[in-house]
Formats: sequence, structure tokens, C-alpha cells
Amino acid sequence: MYLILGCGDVGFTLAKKLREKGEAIRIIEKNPQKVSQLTELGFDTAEGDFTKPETLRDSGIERAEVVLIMASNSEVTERGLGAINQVKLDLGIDPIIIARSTDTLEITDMKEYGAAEVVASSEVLADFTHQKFQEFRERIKERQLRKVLERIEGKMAIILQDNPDPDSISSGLALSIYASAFGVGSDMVYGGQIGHQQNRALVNALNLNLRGAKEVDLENYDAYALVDVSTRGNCALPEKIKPNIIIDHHSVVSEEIEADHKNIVKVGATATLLANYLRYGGIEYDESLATALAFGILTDTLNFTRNASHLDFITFEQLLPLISEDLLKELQSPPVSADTLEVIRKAIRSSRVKGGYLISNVGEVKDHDAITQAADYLLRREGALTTLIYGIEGEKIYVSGRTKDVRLHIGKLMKDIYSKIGSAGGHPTAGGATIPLDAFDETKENMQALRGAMDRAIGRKFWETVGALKSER
Ligand SMILES: [Mn+2]
Repeated sequence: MYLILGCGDVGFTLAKKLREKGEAIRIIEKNPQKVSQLTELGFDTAEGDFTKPETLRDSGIERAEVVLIMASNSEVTERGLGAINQVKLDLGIDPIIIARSTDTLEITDMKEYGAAEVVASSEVLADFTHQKFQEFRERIKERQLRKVLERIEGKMAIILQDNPDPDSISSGLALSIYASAFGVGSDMVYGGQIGHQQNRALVNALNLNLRGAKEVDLENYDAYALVDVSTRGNCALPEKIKPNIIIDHHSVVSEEIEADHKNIVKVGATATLLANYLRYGGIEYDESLATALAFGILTDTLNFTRNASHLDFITFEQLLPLISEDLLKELQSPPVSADTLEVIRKAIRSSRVKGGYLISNVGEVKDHDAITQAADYLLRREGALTTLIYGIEGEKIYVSGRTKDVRLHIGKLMKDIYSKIGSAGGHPTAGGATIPLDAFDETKENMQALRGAMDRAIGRKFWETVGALKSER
């Protein structure tokens, strides 16, 4: 039971909320008029002065798990705490005591006097205003974006980061829907590739018509927006063009490019920002976009374990009732194609492990994304800390590296090893290389010889560089 001592505005609001939640409550109030009002409203109320131990005893305080002192006067609160302390000793009880204070300076005193938690109204008000301020900011940004869009005539290119991920793709779609609500049509354009199966699944599920930067004449649009990217190095924005809009999130705010509307903030995902534009713009959207935005937030924050901010949490909470759980599940673990399974089978069969380094040559494949997936999958093998899978698609060899070894930066390592014969690079935990078949003397006509040459120049070379071959001897 919750025992509420003193039922002014704050106590009454609290009592209502607790009752809504189905909690058992009892109120002690001094003012007889208020007592009869509360009783009329169905609250279990006792009349009395809670600064007197006998009142507390008579009110059944021994059944209270929590006692809330909600008086507005600190002196009364302190006398209340004194009375509770006395009763606690007499009855051998130990409820959780929460006190209200008007002055933050009193908090320490009240805690020493037995309050487990002291709620200072000034602090609550400041916190609330601060929180609201963050929301105001999003509201202001939304109005600014609207004004910028109203000035745009013609078609806008929404440029995603190169090799766009779910955050980028869902944010791009959200901006295109937002823009079309204000009369601006757009194309979503990306550089690089939509490689990972998860990204392709998202594109398919949303039935998106994404344009590769090479397919379109990027100079020919009337307006430009950068989404989930704010540096020229990582997107297809043409050299001289100043974009109209930049919406991005990053730990370091980029000053590189100017724009009429620039919103770069330290939040976990760009999808968070776009969900707020849609919200404050009053724009309705379907459950597939809501699901995509939620998925974007989840992937970019690694399920709220990386760079997630307060705004990410509340935005996700607001999206939740709109999303399709089935679609979210499907996006999180997209079905694996028969071809991909076949490549994984080959990768398992021809894998060899030395000193925790697994290498595997899968030969010819239809789609090199399967090589990436095999590298991911085989990292789960016991004893493998690093995987390196390679195979041929068309006239190129694709190499995919993955590691959970914290001492290794696999992207750098692959760059060191393979950039002489192809292009290579990546992150600490994931790297890739593309090597033209021309780099080898052997051709596909003699597959066995070509595979042997690949093993020497790619697999063995990797083992040699990390020292796995020496350690075997
Ligand atoms: Mn992002």
C-alpha cells in the first residue's frame, strides 16, 4: 500500500495516477473539507495530522510499503519524518519514504532524517523544461525544414551515404514522404552498393526505387538533400553543389558542407530525427515506414547499446504502436537464399583454421554478398576469432574479412595486404577487398590453377602476415 501524507495539488495528482495504475492507496489529510471531497471521489482517506505519531499508527502505516510525504511546507515535512521515525521504532517497520521539498538545500537533511528519496519541485520543473526543450528543438527544426522545402521548385535528389545502411535508407524514404507532403518530388540516390542482405531486404520490403549514382545525372536536379551523411567523402554529392538540406547524426558534428537547412545532432540514428519531422509535420505514414525507422534506430544504436540518446528512446517508444512486429522480425533476420546457403556450405567444407584464423576459398559464386554472409556466419565457429572468405564473381575476386579479436584492425590489415593487387579497406571488425582476375596469370579456364593461385596470394598471404603459419611450426 502507498500511504500519502498531505493531499494538496501534488498529492492529489499523484493519488490519481497511482489509482489509475491499480495501486492500493491511503491518504491522510488534515483539512476536513478536503477529506470529504476525497472520500466522495472514492479515495480511502483518513482525517488527521500526520506529524503526530498516533495519527500514523491509527492510519495503518504498518501496511504501507511506501510513504509519500507530499506537504508543500518543508517544516511540516520534517516533523512528519520525525513522527515516522518514532513509529518505525515502535512498530518495527521500515517503509520506503519519499519526501517532497521546495528547496534543493534541504535534500541532504531530509535524507539524513530517513527519506529514501527527496523530490525537489524546482529540480523536477527544471528537468521537465530541459526535456521539453529538446522536443522544442525538433519542433523548431521541423518548421525550418518546411520553409526551405516551400522555396524549392522542381525535383530534389535525396543523397544517401555510400553503401547505405538501414538508418540511411529509412531516413531517405521518410524525407521523401515528408517532402512530397509539401509538394516536392524526389529521387533517392546512393553511391557504392546496397550490399548486405539486411539492406536489400529493407529495400525490397519497402518496395523502394533507389537510384544508383551512376544511373542518374546528378547535376540535373533542382535541389539536393544529404541524409545520414554530412561529408563529401562518403556520398555521391557532385563537387560544386551546395545542398539545400543536411540531416545527419554523428558524435562529431561536421562543419564541412553548408546548407540552407542543417540539422546534425549527437543522437543514435538519423531515423530518430526524421521520425520527429514527420511527427511535428503532422504527416501520416504507413506501418512499413514506421517499422523501417524503428529498424534504422535499432541497427545504428546496436539495439540501444551504442550512442543511444534520450531522444532515440522516446522516439522509438512513439514508433512502437505504429510498427509491424512481423515485418520488423523479417528485417532483422531476412530469409537466406538457397544460393547463399550453398556458398556457406562451400565455405564450411573448404575452411581451414590456424591459430584462430579461418580462411576459406568458395570458388565461383553468383552473388558476392554470399561471401560476406559466409564470413559473418563462420565467425560463430568455435576456435575461429577471425574469418577470411574469398571467391570469384564475374571478373573479380571478392574477399571478406571479419574478426572478434580486439587486437586486430581487419580493415587496415586487409588494406596492407591486398591494396597492391586490388582495392581494400574497412573497419576494425569488418573488412573487404576486390581484386581483378587480371592480377593473376591463371584464368577461369583452368579453375584448379586459379584457385591455387588465389590460395597463395590471398589465404596463405593472410596467414603469413598475421603470423599464423610461423606459430604452427
Ligand atoms: Mn546513421
